[in-house]
Amino acid sequence: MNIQKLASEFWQQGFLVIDNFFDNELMDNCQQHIMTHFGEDPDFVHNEEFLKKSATDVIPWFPQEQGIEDFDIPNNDQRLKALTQAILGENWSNLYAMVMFSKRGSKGQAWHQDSPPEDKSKFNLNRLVYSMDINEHIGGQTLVIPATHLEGAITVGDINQDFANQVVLSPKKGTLVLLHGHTWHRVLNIKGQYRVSTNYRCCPAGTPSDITDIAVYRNMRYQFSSGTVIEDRLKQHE
Ligand SMILES: O=C(O)CCC(=O)C(=O)O
Ligand SMILES: [Fe+2]
Repeated sequence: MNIQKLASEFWQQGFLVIDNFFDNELMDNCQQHIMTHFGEDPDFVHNEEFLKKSATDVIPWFPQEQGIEDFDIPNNDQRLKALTQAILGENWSNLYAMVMFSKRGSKGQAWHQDSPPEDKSKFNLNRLVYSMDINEHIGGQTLVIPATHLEGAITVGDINQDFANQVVLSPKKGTLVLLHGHTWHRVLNIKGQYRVSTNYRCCPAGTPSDITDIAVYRNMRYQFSSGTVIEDRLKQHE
């Protein structure tokens, strides 16, 4: 693994995909914990307005809060730490590990940025670990638009628009995806039984720990802690 090369690719593209980063046994163990927690048909936790406006059908779970040690293994991986450091620099910090579960027929996620992009030096880094294959049969592929982490706020418009330069990611079991929180991204609707990903979020030194409290969608800015739309972006463009 050429860490410097990968880090420079990350900074050009705003994302990075590395297949076979984690071994199958660890992925199977994590997947089993996730399925034990959720079952196949869990309830949603977000409020109606958010679910409707963001077209986001994701149920979060924070497994480290329950002390499940298998989820510490990716976080403690020396290769992942070294790569994170090459990208973020000294004194970066962990935010949290969040499992995201989407059930069959659910919508995935609309285009968004995880945190406000106005200050380029403050952002979250998504370190996404896939414990199952995501492909055109299962649905739920992750779409990204390269280099948009450099372009400021996502444009106002159709929340699920197709862009000519979008890239479709179909991560496999064991794939690691590193995704800058300001890179425009979305998740396609889920056709299979369910879709799971686990995000080990972290951030560079000097970034507040609540950096992901406000996400930017093409139609709104949404604050998770208060459960409110803090800016209706469509209205401003009427
Ligand atoms: O699950 C994924 O592939 C991406 C989810 C996402 O939007 C995020 O982790 O910020
Ligand atoms: Fe996201």
